[in-house]
Amino acid sequence: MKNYNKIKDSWFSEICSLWPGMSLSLEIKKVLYSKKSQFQQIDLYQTKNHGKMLVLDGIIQLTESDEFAYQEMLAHIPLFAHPNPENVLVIGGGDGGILREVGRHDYVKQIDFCEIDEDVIKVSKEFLPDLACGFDDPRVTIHIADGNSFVKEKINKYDVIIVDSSDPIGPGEVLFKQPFYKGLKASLRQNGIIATQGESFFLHKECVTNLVKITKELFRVQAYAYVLVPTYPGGHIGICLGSRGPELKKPFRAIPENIQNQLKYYSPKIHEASFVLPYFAQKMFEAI
Ligand code: SPM
Repeated sequence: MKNYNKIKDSWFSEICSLWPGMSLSLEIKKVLYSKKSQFQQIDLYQTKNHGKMLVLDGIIQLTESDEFAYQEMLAHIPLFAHPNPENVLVIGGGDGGILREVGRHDYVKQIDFCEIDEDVIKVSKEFLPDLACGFDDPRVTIHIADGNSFVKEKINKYDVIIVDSSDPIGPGEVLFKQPFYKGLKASLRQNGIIATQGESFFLHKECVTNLVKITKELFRVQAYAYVLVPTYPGGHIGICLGSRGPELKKPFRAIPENIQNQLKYYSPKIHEASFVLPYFAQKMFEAI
């Protein structure tokens, strides 16, 4: 598999063999950072209309204009579905956006953050302060490590695990395989919940059905939600969830007003609505 970006006449185009025959283009004003880390090519652009944009190995990870949608839903769905999430693990998401969202919950007492590429954290701290504010939370412990190996050593420890992975090419590939999910399950406490970046039911049917199959086999409760994100291919992205106890499709706890007022996408209503899938996707998952 291959992905590469192309810049022509100030337009950045995301081209990837995972979604063949299409590309997503954004007009850019300036290259703010461009360097290869030990793991991947890291690019940070100032776009014309979408704020700054973080790109890893040619694939858009976020733009400032709509990053809130993905980060809020990936973090708050599992956190509000859990009765009392005290210990949380976040794997990936070196930009810090998921940490920012997890940090909004007073229930949460301790947050382990595991990211393989320290340079992504550095770039975010320098250029994306509204996301990297998550790192300042005193409850956060940063672990620079491979998420797959990290979870193997943590047994029965977390109430919620959030996997904010890149796509299944390069460093993110292992995070879409069954042994990783077995490790996640073993790292959960009795009522634990996992939520992982779940790709697109339009664009990556094989990958998505595989994720759903793995989680259905491992977890008592399994569900799949999706979020609208204009700057991801297809304009949306999925979230795959598994639970050792609590139901997932409704929030367990009411949302405090002070949290709701800070959010732009998540609400209890959209929590429930995000699990209502297009009919073809519903059928596809029911057949697994
Ligand atoms: N905290 C933001 C990190 C983003 N991680 C997910 C990036 C996925 C990018 N590709 C989306 C493709 C969807 N089909």
